[in-house]
Amino acid sequence: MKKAISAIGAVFLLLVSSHGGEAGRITGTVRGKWVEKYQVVVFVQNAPSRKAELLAERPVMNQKDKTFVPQLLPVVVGTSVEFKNSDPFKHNMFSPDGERYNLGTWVGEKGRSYTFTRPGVYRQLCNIHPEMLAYIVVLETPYFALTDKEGNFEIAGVPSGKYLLRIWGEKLTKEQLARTFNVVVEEGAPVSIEIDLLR
Ligand SMILES: [Cu+2]
Repeated sequence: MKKAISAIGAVFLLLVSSHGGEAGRITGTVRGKWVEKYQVVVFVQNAPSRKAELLAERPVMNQKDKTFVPQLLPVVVGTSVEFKNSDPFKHNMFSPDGERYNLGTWVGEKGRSYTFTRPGVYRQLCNIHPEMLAYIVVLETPYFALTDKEGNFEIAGVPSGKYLLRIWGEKLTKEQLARTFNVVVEEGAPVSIEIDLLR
């Protein structure tokens, strides 16, 4: 019995120390008719930067079955995205938005990469298949998250402070895109927020 108690004590200590002095967490739910099918990116507008840690990540935008995967890719400015083609036929990769890029047309898994240096929403298109469309959202903040099929999201590792949350999604109206949500983040106490887009 004594052994069991000390084991529980050790687990408890571990949980406490993994939170201690670190950062806060923002969890929440976006409510909208289409959240099951269309993801929303939730991001902290005015948070301090920690770009360097994130730029090592290289997210992938793939093409499979004439569909871009993922359909919505949020990245922090400065990130290099790897573009791939998993189909056995040619695709093209271009965007008419922001910096504008055209990575060319190719077949085969060998990827090409592009580094985003300007924030904004980039439509990802293929000039061979006009029905193909995805979005790359280049953010000035590293603190962002995508909603799941229930509209839930979690942004981890946010330093304590008062922030404004914003949202982006292809189904959002201009008014919804302009909305901001106040949050106060404290260490070790996750803050929860509900974003109602049904109204
Ligand atoms: Cu294509």
